[in-house]
Order: sequence, then structure tokens, then C-alpha cells
Amino acid sequence: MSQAIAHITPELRQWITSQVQSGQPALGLIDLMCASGWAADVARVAVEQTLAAQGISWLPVAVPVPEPDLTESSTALTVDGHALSVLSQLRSPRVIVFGGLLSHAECDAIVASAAKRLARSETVHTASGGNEVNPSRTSQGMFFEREETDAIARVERRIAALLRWPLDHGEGMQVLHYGPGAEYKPHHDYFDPVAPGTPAILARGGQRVASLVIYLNTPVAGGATVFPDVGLEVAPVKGNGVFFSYDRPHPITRSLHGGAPVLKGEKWVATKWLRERVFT
Ligand code: PD2
Ligand code: ZN
Repeated sequence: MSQAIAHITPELRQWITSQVQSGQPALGLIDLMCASGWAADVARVAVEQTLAAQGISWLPVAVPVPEPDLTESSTALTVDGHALSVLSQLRSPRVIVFGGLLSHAECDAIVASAAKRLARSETVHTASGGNEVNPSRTSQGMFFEREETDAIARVERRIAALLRWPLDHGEGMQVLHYGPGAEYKPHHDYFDPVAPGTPAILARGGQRVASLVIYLNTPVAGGATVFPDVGLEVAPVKGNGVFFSYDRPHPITRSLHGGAPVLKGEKWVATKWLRERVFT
């Protein structure tokens, strides 16, 4: 991807702009670039970013996304010897709620190793590509390195097998702790294609294409994961997880979601974000 970005020169942007202005549809333009030797990745990112930077309304191209194999059974699955269930699913947005994704012992082990390293959660500052403290996110959090502990590595292998997405395409697992009243206001997990800091973020593995939020405890009240576009509320239950994918960085995916305020007790979650390519 960094190589891809390096290829997007001002001359290329100018050529794309002139093609679009002379009536060439954006999708046809990507095909044209591929036919004349451009890598599909470079062509897609170059066209998307050139148009987005000019405020030209453009629906990004859909990409492949993680998805479990539910052909054998749509309710009971065994992954790496671990039995889990599909509690509910939705097509649009693509959402699957898994039961028993982690054992209670695995949840407790992850909370115990995360608890000592918590700091106020930050969100991505897309103008720069860095991070910032944001009032819309009042949890505390930390990131594990990929495969940092035995428990994390085992869970990551299970997630990779379940979602049929390579382990090295995942960001390090994030653990969040919400106290009473804490919440995460509705947002999209993909990176805004128009924001100036986005190319630097995409250089580390492309766009996010899916999220898996795993509940590490059961709050006394509140703390659901909500999908406002479709009025869906997923109850936080220890060991369960909510998976959702988005095949393009666009609200058409209906993947807007948030963490509702914790009303009583506390809430612990682990979030795994999956990228298009190897995350470095
Ligand atoms: O904690 C949640 O329910 C939640 C909600 C929305 C987590 C995330 N987003 C996230 O980690 O992206
Ligand atoms: Zn989120």
C-alpha cells in the first residue's frame, strides 16, 4: 500500500481528474488503468482519493470482507476445537452475534492482563493520522501486540479461522473498560477516505473491513452495542461477540454503531479490527 500511495503522483491525479471531467465513469477508469498495467490496488486508491479530495461524490468500490462459513450449520460451529453458536444475524448491515466465542476463563485472563495497562481511550485524528482524546469516547483502553500472550494468540487464531481472514490482517486486540455512564457514541470503524491523514493510516494494511467486539463481562445494566441505522441493539453478554463487516468505507454499509452508556456496573470489551491486507 505504501508503494501504492507513492505511485499516486500529482500528474496521475491530474490525469484522473481530466478523464472524469471528460465523462469517463470512475469504475471504467479503474478498469482502464488496470488494462494499461496499473495494479488494481493503486488504481482504486488513486481514483477514490482523487475524487474524494475534490468533493466529488463517489461510491467506493466494494472489496472482499471476512465472513464465517455457515454452510454446514447456521447455529452451531466448532472452530479449532472450540464450540460456539450463532445467536442471530443480519444481512444489511452484515452483523453476526456469536455466543460462547470466548470461555469465561479466557475473558478473565484478558481482563487481568489488560487492567494494569489502561489509559483514557483515544480516537483516530483523521486530519493527521494520529490519535486524540475525544469526548464521544469515555472509556479507558489499551492495545495488545498481536499474539502478545498465549491467551491472546489462541483467541486470534480462533478469530482468523472463524472469519476466514488471515491472522496477520488483524490489528492488535484492543481492550476497553467502561465505568458507569461511559459510552462510545455512534461512529464508523472504517477510515474516512477524504481525510488528509487517511493515506498514512492506510499504508499499514489498507482499510478496515470488519470489526469484532467481544464482551469480556456482563454489565448489570446498559452497555449494548447499537446499530442506529437499523435500530439493532446487541446485549453485552460475557463470552459473546458481535461481528460486523463493511465492504467499502461508506455509510451505505449501514455499519454505523456505538456503545450505549453503561447504566449500572461496568463493561469490558475486546475489539478486533480486520484490515484488507497485512497490518504492519
Ligand atoms: O463497546 C462497544 O460496544 C463498542 C461500540 C462501538 C466498541 C466499538 N465501537 C469499537 O471498539 O469500535
Ligand atoms: Zn466501533
